[in-house]
This record gives sequence, C-alpha cells and structure tokens, in this order.
Amino acid sequence: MMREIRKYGDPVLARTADPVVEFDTELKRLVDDMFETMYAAPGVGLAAPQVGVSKRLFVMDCSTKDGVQERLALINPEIVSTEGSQVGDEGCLSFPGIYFQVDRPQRVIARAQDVKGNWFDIDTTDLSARCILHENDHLNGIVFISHLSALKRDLIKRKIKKRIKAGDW
Ligand code: GNR
Ligand code: NI
Repeated sequence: MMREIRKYGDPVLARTADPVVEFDTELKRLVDDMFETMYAAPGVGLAAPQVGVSKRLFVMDCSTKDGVQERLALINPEIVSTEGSQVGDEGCLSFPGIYFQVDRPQRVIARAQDVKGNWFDIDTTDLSARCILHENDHLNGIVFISHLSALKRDLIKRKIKKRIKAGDW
C-alpha cells in the first residue's frame, strides 16, 4: 500500500525517531509499504518519518543496473565509521523540485537490524554511502538543507514559503 510522503514543514520530519522494538508483521507491512512508496516516487531511499512514522528505519535501493534491485531495509541503524569526502547532487522526496550539492563522506560502515531483528553490517561508498547518511539524518530530525550555509538555507526556506502560499507544496 502506498503511503503519503510528508513534506518539509511537517513536524514529524523534525522529530528524533524512536527505536524499533517489535519485529512483527506490522513492521514487515510498513517496510513493504515504504518500498512501494519509494519506487513509485521514484527515489533511492525513504525514511519512516517521511511517511509519518517516527521510528528508526529506512529503506533504500541505489542499484544502477536496470532490472537488478538492491533492496535494503535498515532498522535501528548505527553509523560505525565514515571516511573521505564526496560532493554530489542531492535531492529529498520531502523537498520536491529542490536539488543542490552536499558534501558527505565517501565511505560509510554501518550496522543495522533486518526485518527479523538480525544485526548485519554494511560497508559501502558513493551514492549508497550518501543515501545511508541522508536517511540516517532523517531519523534524527535532520533534513538535507541543514548541511547548507545559513545564507543558502534561508534562501531555500523563503522559496518554500512562497510555494506554500501558492499552494505548490
Ligand atoms: O531519492 C533520493 N535521492 C537522493 C539523491 C542523493 C542523495 C540522497 C537521496 S535520498 C532521496 C530520497 C529521500 O528523500 N530520502 O530521504
Ligand atoms: Ni530525504
């Protein structure tokens, strides 16, 4: 089932999400819905707060080869270490039509639980590392404009306010 994607301004996006404690069918359903919503958007990642659920999980698929999916659900994720840096274009489904360059680490080692509660490690680079950090930020109430200078951030906030007034948000 598709879920509605919350946009910037919705208080759920500014909240620190709660750990997942129950690895039950409700969690499995949430993960399935998040994949469906992410693929339809389309996006390469989606965090639970973006669908109005303040819990620590996200889904992602940064595969580039056509037809081969790399579905990953990270529950209660922890960033173990990061290394290097990369600058690249970033967007967010909660900020439709807004893109800019964000400086992020090049490599990320993270651990997380799967839908059954089993812990696993992930060591990745490039877009997939960028995605993990972007999604992990969402779980801490941080959105990608937080990585901009105050000046650029205020510029974007003003544009968004205009779009809200115009009914285009
Ligand atoms: O679809 C998305 N694309 C993207 C591009 C570069 C870095 C991060 C992302 S995640 C984003 C979807 C989203 O808003 N996830 O929270
Ligand atoms: Ni996002």
